[in-house]
Amino acid sequence: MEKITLAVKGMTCMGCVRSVKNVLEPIPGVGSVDIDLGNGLVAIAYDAAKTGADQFKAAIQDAGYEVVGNS
Ligand SMILES: [Cu+2]
Repeated sequence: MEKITLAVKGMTCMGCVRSVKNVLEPIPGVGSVDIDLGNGLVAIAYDAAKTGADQFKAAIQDAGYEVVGNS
């Protein structure tokens, strides 16, 4: 599994955490999603053969949040 951490702006409560999880977890190849609400970080473990950062960013943005960086 590959790991990526995205910096996401706009998450303010556990509802936001749930919304972001709900759009990421169904993506084929995603193994786990861990969200640090206080720091606005979304850590995703995934199978790089099936999915990747572009797809995660698009899903998060479609859900109404802004991806401002990744590491
Ligand atoms: Cu919220």
